Amino acid sequence: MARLFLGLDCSTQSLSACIIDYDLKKVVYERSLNFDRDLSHYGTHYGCLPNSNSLLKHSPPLMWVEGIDNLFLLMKQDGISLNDILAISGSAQQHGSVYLNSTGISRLRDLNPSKTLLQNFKGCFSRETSPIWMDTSTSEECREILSKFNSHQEIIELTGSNLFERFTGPQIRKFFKKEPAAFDQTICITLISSFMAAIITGKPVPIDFCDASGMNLMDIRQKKWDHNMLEATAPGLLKRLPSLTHPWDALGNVSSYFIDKYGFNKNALSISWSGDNHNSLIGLGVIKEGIAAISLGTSFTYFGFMEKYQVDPKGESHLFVGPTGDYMPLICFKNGALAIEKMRAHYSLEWDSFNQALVDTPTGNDGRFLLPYYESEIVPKIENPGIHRFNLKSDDVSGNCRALIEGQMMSMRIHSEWVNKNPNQIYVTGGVSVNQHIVQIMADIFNCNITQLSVSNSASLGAALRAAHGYFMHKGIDFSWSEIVSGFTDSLFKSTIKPSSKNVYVYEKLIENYAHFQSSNRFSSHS
Ligand code: XUL
Repeated sequence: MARLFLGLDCSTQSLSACIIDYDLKKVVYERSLNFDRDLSHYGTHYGCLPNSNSLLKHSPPLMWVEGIDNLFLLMKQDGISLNDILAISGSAQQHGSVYLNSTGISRLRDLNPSKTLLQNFKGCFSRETSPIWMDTSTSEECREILSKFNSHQEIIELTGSNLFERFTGPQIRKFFKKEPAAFDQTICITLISSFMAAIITGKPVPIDFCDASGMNLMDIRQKKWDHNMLEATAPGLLKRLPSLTHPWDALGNVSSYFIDKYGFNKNALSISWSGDNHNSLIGLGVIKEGIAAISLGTSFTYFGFMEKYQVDPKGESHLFVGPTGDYMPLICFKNGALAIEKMRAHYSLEWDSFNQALVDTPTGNDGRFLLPYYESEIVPKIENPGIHRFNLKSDDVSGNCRALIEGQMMSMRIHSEWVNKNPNQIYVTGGVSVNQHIVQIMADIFNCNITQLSVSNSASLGAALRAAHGYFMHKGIDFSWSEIVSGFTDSLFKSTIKPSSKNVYVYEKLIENYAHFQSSNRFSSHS
């Protein structure tokens, strides 16, 4: 019998499945549902509900619930031998939260397979829509929580991150303040990842240490809820939060709902879920220091592996517990591929013309700079969107294209220096990572070899690998992480782009000027 493991990933825009055959060291199945397209009756746009307030970004939890049934039905129709799956794990977009009432808890424990998950979960939420990671509507709550502490530094050292609008604690506080009656009806507040894990297991389950680090509620070194953070956030919070656990913990067997309905094995294990970035770290094989991973997706995310606790002295980035039990630094730049798309649309440029603009302009762009804040920015923190130019006219199309890419890459280098001044190797993934011109600029700015990886969803691959790891741990077999990922992540390497020493020299001289331009424009008016 094949030893199969299923990994799921509930990202902002889609729900994906990845099945690995552990002995063949191969991904044997991949399938994805797109929320806007395949669950269009929820009316989401890029996975979240449209709102006239641009700071508010919510999604309907019922959409994720219905997505599970739809995806599992597809797997069954595709003839996958679900009975051979030994364990399931998963991940979800970080920080987003789900609010269950008392009906929700009892339904979770008693899922009825003659109904759909959607029917099972109707009337189960005390908050009908879930705030997600893109929400920035809680600045006031961040200030209020801060006022209960001596300084930002105290919170950064305690939780691994400064107070961020999208983090779960400030979001919970806003709910408690604005909807006190609904807050009172809430029996359990959990993350999207642990909510999905609870459905798979058929009972409330703990939150794993990794995803809990994105809540501004956990003492990251003790791996315990911090009572001062909880108290500053909302009253009676402890009794509403699940307990905490290791990312590799077996939560129980897969719920009988999935056994009866889809033919899962009654001994199949349900392993803890984590954040999408944590699973990507495993899915890309970043399991030692010196390697950094950069995902060039909607937002650009820089993350890595860290053995010892070390927080960002400037408090712009995050330190999370890592999926291996070590630490994981992460820096999220919101204006990533999104900014490139907006610029391409503004100048009506197809990708070919955009690339030509990069070819036509000199390395360093003759000192023409741009700050691409099409949306409010996380790093550096920019509340009011706006495009700033230096030495650059807005009708200089090719100059703007190069200034955008150079600016994005220089910003990533500047703000990641606290993690790793000289990474040995950078792995790059995500939509934009296939672009040789952009990755060459990245290699020159970071003065580092950049390896392009061919993986469509590193988070669901990581989830499947974590399912295998959790399964073996449960059976008392302590495989090392390099054994677990070997054969899977090394086959992802596509090509390596090396820095050009001539270009490195140009950027070394420019980076300080860019850093100065960026910091001096943080509080100025916007053009
Ligand atoms: C990380 C973050 C995002 C989401 C996206 O802090 O907010 O990367 O996890 O899915």
